[in-house]
Amino acid sequence: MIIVHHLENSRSQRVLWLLEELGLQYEVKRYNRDSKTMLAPPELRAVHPLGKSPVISDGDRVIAESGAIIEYLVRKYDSAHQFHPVAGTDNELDFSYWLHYAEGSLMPLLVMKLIFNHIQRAPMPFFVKPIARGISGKTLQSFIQPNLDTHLGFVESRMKGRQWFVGDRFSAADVQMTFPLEAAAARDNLAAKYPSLHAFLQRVHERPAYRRALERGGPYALMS
Ligand SMILES: N[C@@H](CCC(=O)N[C@@H](CS)C(=O)NCC(=O)O)C(=O)O
Repeated sequence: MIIVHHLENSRSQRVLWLLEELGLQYEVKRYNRDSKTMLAPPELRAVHPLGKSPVISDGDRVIAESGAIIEYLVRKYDSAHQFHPVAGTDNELDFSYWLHYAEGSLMPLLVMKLIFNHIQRAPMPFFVKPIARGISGKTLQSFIQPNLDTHLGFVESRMKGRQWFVGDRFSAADVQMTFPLEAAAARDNLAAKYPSLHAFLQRVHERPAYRRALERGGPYALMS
C-alpha cells in the first residue's frame, strides 16, 4: 500500500492528485504545520531525514522530492502511458523539462518572494527595522520580482494557445507545474497578467481527480 505523508497546505497535494488520476489505492498520513513557524512537525524526520513533504512509502521504499515521486509513480503504475510520454520521444524531453523546471527554477523564486515579503512585515526591534526592510525591499525589487516576471512571462508564452504543458494531452507534468502556478496566483493577479496560466489553473481545478484529492487532503490554501 502506498502511504502519502501529507503536510497540510503543501506540495504533497499534487501527489494525492496524481494518485487519484492513476486510480490507485493509498493511505494518507496527515501532518500539521507549526502555527508560528509554519514548518513541518519533527515527526516527518522519522520518515525522511529532511522532514519535508511530500514523502511517500511504497512497501519498503521511501521516496522524497515531488519530481522523483511523480517519476516513480508514472514509471511503476502508468504502463499505458496515460500520464507520461513514451521514452525517447520529444514529448519525454518536454516532460522531463517541466518536471525539473517547476522545483528547480520557478519554486525557488516564489519561496524567496514569500520569505522577503515576510521580512517586510515581520515585527523586529525599531533600530533594525529600516535596515532589514531596506535590504529585503531592494532584493525584492531588483532581483526577485524581475526574475519572477521573466519566468512567469516565459511560462505564459509557452501556454498561449495550448491546453497542457506536454503535447496535446494532460500529463503528470501538469500536476507538477500546478503547484508553483497556484503559489504564484496566491501572490499575484494571474488573471490580469498571465491569462493563459489563469485559464490553465481553472482547467486543472475542474478535473474530478483534483477535487477528489482535495477531499482526501483536507483544506488547502497557499500562503501569500
Ligand atoms: N523540492 C521539494 C520541496 C519540499 C518542501 O520544501 N516541502 C515543503 C512543503 S510545500 C515543506 O515540507 N515545508 C515544511 C518545512 O520546511 O518544514 C519537493 O518538491 O518535494
